Amino acid sequence: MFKKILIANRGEIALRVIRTCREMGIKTVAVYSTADKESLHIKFADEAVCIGKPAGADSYLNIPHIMAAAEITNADAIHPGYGFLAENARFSQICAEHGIKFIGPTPEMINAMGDKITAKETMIKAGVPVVPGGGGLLQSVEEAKVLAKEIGYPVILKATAGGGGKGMRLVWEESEVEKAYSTAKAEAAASFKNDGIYMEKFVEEPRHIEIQVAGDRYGKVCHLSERDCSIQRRHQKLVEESPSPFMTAELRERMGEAAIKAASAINYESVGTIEFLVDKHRNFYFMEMNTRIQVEHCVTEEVTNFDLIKEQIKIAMGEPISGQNYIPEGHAIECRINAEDPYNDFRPSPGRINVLHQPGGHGIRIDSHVYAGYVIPPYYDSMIAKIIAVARTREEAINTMSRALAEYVIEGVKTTIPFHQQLMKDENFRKGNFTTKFLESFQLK
Ligand code: MV4
Repeated sequence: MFKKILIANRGEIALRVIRTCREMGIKTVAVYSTADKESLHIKFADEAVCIGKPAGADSYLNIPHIMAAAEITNADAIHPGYGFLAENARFSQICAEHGIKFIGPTPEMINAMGDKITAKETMIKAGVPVVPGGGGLLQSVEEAKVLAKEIGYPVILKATAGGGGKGMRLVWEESEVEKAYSTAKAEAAASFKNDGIYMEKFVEEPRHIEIQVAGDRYGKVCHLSERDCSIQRRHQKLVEESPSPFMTAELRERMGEAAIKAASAINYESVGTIEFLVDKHRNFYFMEMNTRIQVEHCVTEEVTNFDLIKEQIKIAMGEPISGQNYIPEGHAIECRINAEDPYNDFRPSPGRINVLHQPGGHGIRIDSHVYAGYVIPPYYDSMIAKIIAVARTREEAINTMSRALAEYVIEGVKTTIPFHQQLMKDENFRKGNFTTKFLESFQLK
């Protein structure tokens, strides 16, 4: 049993974890940078420790500072949230070496999915469908040209240490291979200190559909159905929902089964997500696995009635999961409210929130760390709230979301609220007729 958990994160996810800890009777320790000394996660936690200067490397990414905070407060476990150290195998390792439970997977599990070529090979062995083509590390431009011809254009080059779109290059014809190869390699080296790249067939106009999974230390793995995250801009998700409007009972059965195979292949223990690309024929392909709790976990919570943070903590304490799969009941949609100007290329808009009115009422959940008078620091990501609308049908959930967005008042900073308001009225969005390319042609009025 954990008596005290340190939350190695900030913002809404720190609050989210503290809330569940309080419900479970577990004490909490907040850590914060000097930029966050007025933050709500400090006030919600039982104790708080300053861990350094604003820059991530000096605070939320600084392992010695976080370990020191855990030791002086006598924490039994650390919850990493998402981002920062959540998928850092070395951090998971160091926690284990210090007798502090990392609430997440082991370093071996993180590494198995962190290297994308390794992950893909593991998936092939486990019988999980992967994007055709490729194989291992590319050794030369010549090899890339031969392989591309074999696979058939268009192809995509990806960094093996990558994920989330960095270091990717799309190649439509042979004349583009040379440049794409060298820029992908250079970007991979600069971003990940690892210039390994590999090739895949490019799946055109796919949907991004991911399956939430949970596994325990007794080898049981279950799934909690899908989230559709196709509404993205430059690899930043803006809207997520469950169920996916593209889903069928038959496809869910197949994707759920594949996701369980994927997690089982690495003896996964914790909550996690298997991301798939789904083409228009409902062929699906493993893309990557996120070995952490995700921003969009709330939509799954709302349609399955599961507290995923509680589940994650219980798994870390050694409790067995039920082992049952869960099918969505009703419909949940999440809009990410960012302090960004949607009329100016989504430029960050940090600063003081002068006036705040958050919506409420039937079917609305808000996960947020902001309050009137709060100053959004410029150092971290710009998400300031998640608004989740829940209803019996997708149409009703969209209408509830529209109504709630109209009630939302945030003055002092620019936000993505106007973007979401217009999206909720878009005919194709309302029909569920969208792919990952949708926002490329979406025009803000
Ligand atoms: C792809 C793809 C098409 N074909 N791979 C983007 C993020 C990274 N996880 C992988 N990504 C993609 N990989 C093949 N073989 C298209 C994308 C992609 C994408 C994927 C999910 C959500 C939004 C996207 C936007 C552009 C490209």
